Amino acid sequence: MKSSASAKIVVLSGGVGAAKLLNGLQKVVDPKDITAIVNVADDTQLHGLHISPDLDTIAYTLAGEIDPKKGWGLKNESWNAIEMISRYGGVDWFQLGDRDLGTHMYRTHRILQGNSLTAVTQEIATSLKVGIRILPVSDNPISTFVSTATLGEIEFQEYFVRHQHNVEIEDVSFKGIKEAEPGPNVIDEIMSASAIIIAPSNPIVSIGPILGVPGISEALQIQKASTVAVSGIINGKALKGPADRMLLELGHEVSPTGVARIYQNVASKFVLDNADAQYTTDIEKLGFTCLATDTVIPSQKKSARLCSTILSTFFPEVLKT
Ligand code: FO1
Repeated sequence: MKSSASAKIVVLSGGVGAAKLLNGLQKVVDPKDITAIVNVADDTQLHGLHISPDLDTIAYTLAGEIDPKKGWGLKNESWNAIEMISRYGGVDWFQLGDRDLGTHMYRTHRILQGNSLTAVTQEIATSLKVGIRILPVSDNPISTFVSTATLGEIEFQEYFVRHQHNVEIEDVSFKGIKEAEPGPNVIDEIMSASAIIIAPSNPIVSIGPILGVPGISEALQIQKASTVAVSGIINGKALKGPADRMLLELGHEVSPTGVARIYQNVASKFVLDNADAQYTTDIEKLGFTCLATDTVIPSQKKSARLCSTILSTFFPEVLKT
């Protein structure tokens, strides 16, 4: 089954979880009708290079070039450059493969030439033969910082990679977000979508800095009837990464209900795992229509099945035989 020509789907996306969902979605919907609006607050500058982990994780996954074990970076990688950097005593805790470095060098060079992150992302996606449209949520710099009791305020990748998210957090902030503007076409894509899916990404640090860009939540509120959120919390645990601990440490309930509360103003439909079906009544009380199904998507096939179930349940009009 493929979508009808006019049915456009937008997916609000972080990194690995969103990439897996999009990889399945492109099996049930024509990729040209799908737009991923992607978090850029994980972006960092290292070795003079602009690194955009979530944009790259999505592009590499959709291109079939992702390292399947790690879920980030490229397959068939070599590590010669980072080994040399390490010998010089440079920053070596953030693993950058030689092939991956090519992407960061290209991106940085094109930005320094005056091109926007949106334009360069499109160049990269086109070259990698990605069919889905990948839009950074903003072309302006937004940086996630976490406040910790033991290390003070640190940049997101220091928390996530250098400290392996093994440090308790007290607060999260997104520097630059108030001044940021949605990237070109981002609001238009949201407003013209027949269905909007909030991927099972970290609600605090992946979807949070998308919703926080001025204008995005307002557009989603108008499109609330067309917006479905997928829980990335199953059985009290995050599918991947520290979302469970972050929710707990920031005072949220670590359950699909806790996630649903975060999306209460912008989504009207909610997908939770069968293992958590007992939360359905609580989430319905928040005003959502719920679907409990198998949300674990280790393969493209399982992801396609989940996407097909979500669309046929909530947006049957976008699935035409
Ligand atoms: N994650 C790690 O756990 N360790 C790394 O050394 C690492 C390097 C890296 C390089 C490029 C890239 O695009 C992503 C990379 N990631 C690494 C993943 C990344 O830090 C996180 O997955 C996201 O920022 C969280 O969504």
